[in-house]
Amino acid sequence: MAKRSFLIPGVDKRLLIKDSIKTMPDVSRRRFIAGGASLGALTLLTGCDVIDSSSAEEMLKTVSKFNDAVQDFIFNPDALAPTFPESAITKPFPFNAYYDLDDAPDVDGADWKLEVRGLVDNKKSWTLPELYKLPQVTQITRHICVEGWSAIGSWTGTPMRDFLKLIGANTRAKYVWFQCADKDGYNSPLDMRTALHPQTQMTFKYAGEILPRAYGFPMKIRVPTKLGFKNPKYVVSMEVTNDYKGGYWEDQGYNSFSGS
Ligand SMILES: Nc1nc2c(c(=O)[nH]1)N[C@H]1C(S)=C(S)[C@@H](COP(=O)(O)O)O[C@H]1N2
Ligand SMILES: [Mo]
Repeated sequence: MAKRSFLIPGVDKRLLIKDSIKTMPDVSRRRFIAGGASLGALTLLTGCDVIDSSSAEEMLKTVSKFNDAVQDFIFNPDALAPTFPESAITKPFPFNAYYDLDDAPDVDGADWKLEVRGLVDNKKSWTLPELYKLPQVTQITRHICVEGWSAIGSWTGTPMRDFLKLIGANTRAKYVWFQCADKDGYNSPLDMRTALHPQTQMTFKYAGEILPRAYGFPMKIRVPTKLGFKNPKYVVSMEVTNDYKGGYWEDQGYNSFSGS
């Protein structure tokens, strides 16, 4: 890649990197540091925004925006997440949500339908028996939560990319946006590149059994290349869209790329 020099009036390069690092979630921060934590990495994709910023404050406002770009640049989202043997599975696997388990959605599988919206040829809703008929695979991967824990589990379901193909999704759209059954709402956008990643899964089973309520019955999206909050449970709809619609944690400042 071409070497460029950057002139940012009023901004101390080292402070800029330091402040940028502070805004990153722990996992990204560790990776960013391991990846060299250079101003070059930080500025390359932000180009003029960074160079033209005349104050550190303005600069830092763009940091959370370009954390996405930086991570996309440094970490290859197409790389496979590590898989593990059954003996490595964490027992019991933790439940986590922004509420207690008693308050988790109690979805009636007989009534539930997955709604499909947006840039797709076939907007038909899918019942659970219809989805269960799709080819499924099992993956044992690590789930990493920003709250500082990780656990290895076994998830079975249909690769998201197969389903996107089946419904005639426009895979040049930017996002697949998921909405969940949680009482106060939970949603999350997934960048299309990650939605098409071979390990991104529409998950129907945990440890070989129908997904229990705790882990997102009837369907969760398992994304082993992303942090836990980018793995929506109790999913009720998915929308293929070019609009960034935000998400439960994303709107509270968590970076939307959030790779693991
Ligand atoms: N619908 C919904 N999905 C969600 C959450 C939530 O609160 N509601 N929490 C997220 C977070 S932060 C984590 S770590 C994982 C936890 O999944 P688990 O309960 O299967 O461990 O679910 C993610 N998906
Ligand atoms: Mo999490």
